[in-house]
Amino acid sequence: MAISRTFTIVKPTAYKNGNLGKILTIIEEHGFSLKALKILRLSVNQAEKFYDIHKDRPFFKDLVDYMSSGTVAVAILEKDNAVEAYRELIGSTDPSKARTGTIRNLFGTSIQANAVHGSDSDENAIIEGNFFFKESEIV
Ligand code: IDP
Ligand code: MG
Repeated sequence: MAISRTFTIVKPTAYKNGNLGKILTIIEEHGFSLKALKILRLSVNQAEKFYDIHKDRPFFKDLVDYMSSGTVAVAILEKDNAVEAYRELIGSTDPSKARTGTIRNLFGTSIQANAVHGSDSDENAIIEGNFFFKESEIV
């Protein structure tokens, strides 16, 4: 399996609850390398752009308000088969359905506040990583 990259956001509730360090530790313990990392607060405009694919979904406005409501961490992660491996590590979208021990199971508090985002394809991983990081910020 070839080395590849994925992109994650540690969402506002997980950051606020003091779980950023624990989540990064789990990520590293599962063999992902951090290739870029920062904490920031998304503007409404940035959150709308990031989640544009969901603009027609009923939860879109709530999601944008939530994602711009507090501090988040954004990161680019590298591992063999990174996108699939990370989706496996985070678990299902709904934390109550996420497999025991997954990041969403451990730290998610609702379907919206499900602790982390994870890219769904190699193509989107690149688009999402480039949305937040300049080339000079990626190692
Ligand atoms: P994913 O994050 O597992 O890829 P998506 O379907 O891409 O799930 O949805 C993006 C984000 O939108 C989810 O992580 C979650 O925060 C939010 N979301 C998805 N479905 C719902 C819902 O039914 N109600 C509220 N929020 C939702
Ligand atoms: Mg998704």
